[in-house]
Parts: sequence; C-alpha cells; structure tokens
Amino acid sequence: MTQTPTAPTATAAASGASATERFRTDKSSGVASTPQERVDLLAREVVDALHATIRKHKVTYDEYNALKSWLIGVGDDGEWPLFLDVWVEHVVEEVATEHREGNKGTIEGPYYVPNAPEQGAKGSVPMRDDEPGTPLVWTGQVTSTDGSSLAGAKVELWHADDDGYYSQFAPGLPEWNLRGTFTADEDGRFEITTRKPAPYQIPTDGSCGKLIAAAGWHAWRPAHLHVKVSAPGHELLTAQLYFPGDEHNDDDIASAVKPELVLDPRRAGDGEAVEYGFVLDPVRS
Ligand code: MBD
Ligand code: FE
Repeated sequence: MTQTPTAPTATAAASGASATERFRTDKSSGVASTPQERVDLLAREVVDALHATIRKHKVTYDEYNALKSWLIGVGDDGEWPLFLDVWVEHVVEEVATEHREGNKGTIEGPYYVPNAPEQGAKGSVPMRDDEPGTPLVWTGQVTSTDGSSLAGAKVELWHADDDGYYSQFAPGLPEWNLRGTFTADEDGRFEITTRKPAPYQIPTDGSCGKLIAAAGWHAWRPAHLHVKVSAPGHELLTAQLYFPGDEHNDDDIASAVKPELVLDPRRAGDGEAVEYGFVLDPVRS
C-alpha cells in the first residue's frame, strides 16, 4: 500500500502553544511594573463583578463547574492569548489611545512576531513563489500630526494567507511568510506588494471554539492586514486595515473594525491597488 502524504493540519492547541510562547518571550514585562495598589484595586473589582453576576443570575453548581472546566481548558489549549485578544483587548486599546489626534489604531491580536525581514521602502513582503490570493499593491506615506513627512518611518506588516493561516502559528508555511518590515523613503513614502488575506476563523476545535459554539456566536474576523508603524519621537501605532464589502466588517468577533481603517482599493492589472497612509502622534512631553 502506498502512503498518501497528508498536508499538516492546523490545530487550536498547536497555534495556542505558539501564541503563548510568543507572549512569554515578548510581552510579560508588564507584570513586574504594575504597582500593588493597582493590582489590589483591579483584582478586587473584577472578582466583585463576578460575585454580582453570580448573585444576579443565581448561578448553579453545574454552571460554576462548567466555567471551571472551561477555564482549565483555555490554559491546556494555550488559548489565553487568543481569548483575551478577541474579547478584551479592544477596550484596552480604546483607553490607551483615546488622547490621539493622528491615525486610529486597533488591537494587535496574538500573532505578531518582531523583527520581520527588512524590505526597504518599496518591495514585496516575503511570500512563496506560488503564493495564492489576489495581488495587492499598497502605497502610502507616514506623516506627523503637523503634516510633516516622517522619513525612515518603519511599517511592519503581518497577515494571514489566502487560507486564513499565519506563518509561525500554523504548520507548513515558510518562517516569515507574509511578514515584512518596510522603511519609508525621504518623503515618508512606501510601496508594498502582497496578496489579499482571507477572512480569519477562530479555531473551532479549541476552548475558544467551544465557547463560541455553546453561546451560539460565530467565529469570524473579517480579512485584515496587521501593521505597526513607528518613527522616532512618535507613539507606536498598532492598526489593522480591512477590505470593503467583507460580511464580517460589521460583526467582527474581536470588535476591532473602525470605519477609518477600511481601505478603498481599485482594480489594477490582475489584482488591486490601494493608497493608505498613517498620521502618527508625537510623544507627549
Ligand atoms: C487574529 O488574526 C486576530 O487578528 C485577532 C485579533 C484575534 C485572533 C486572530
Ligand atoms: Fe489577525
């Protein structure tokens, strides 16, 4: 009997484990710098809110054990980064950026990896020779809130492929597939060639998927490009860009779509072209 090679399949637990590891490497510094008074205040209020919900709805022991079992599963599946970024991060982002006058941003999500390969001001994001999906050429300029252009600004781009998978979190993709760092030219301009991503479905086989099914929600985020835009003396902008007409722009499971972040692409050759620039806020003194 001959063996048919099977494509590696993405599992919730494997991408969850990668996202958890990524978080531990890059982001766990907030823990040590959070003052005790804030931990006391916030932990107390969150626990109090839980007590109030239990009393209000007369939560039963079966329901309490269902919660306990689910919470244990979220950890087992490595899905704490996914759960928090889908259902909590958008409010943290709203609070953190409400003072800004420049570009709207939105959540980072669980799949950012720092130090993606440098591509200059104009070029293609790393991709496979036969990378599927509609070609997209994206031009833009990075400016400050006073209108001056920001030469040398960095635009880090990462996004899912035409099947909705992110490199380094799903198996079988080249390490830096659809992840690149661009450096704006002397006028703050850049030109990026990539492929349009597909909508993203939260893994249905993990604990977040169980919650979605049990609550009768859907598991979809609209197709999106993730970016981090930075320049000396300016606040880091984390954003996502969306495509018009996506059926999930109005009901993103992660509540991360804002009208200012929806692109307006036009047909160009065998693909699409779009202009979208960023306005960064100077660091407050
Ligand atoms: C994603 O691709 C994403 O951007 C977010 C915020 C959550 C889950 C998957
Ligand atoms: Fe994403």
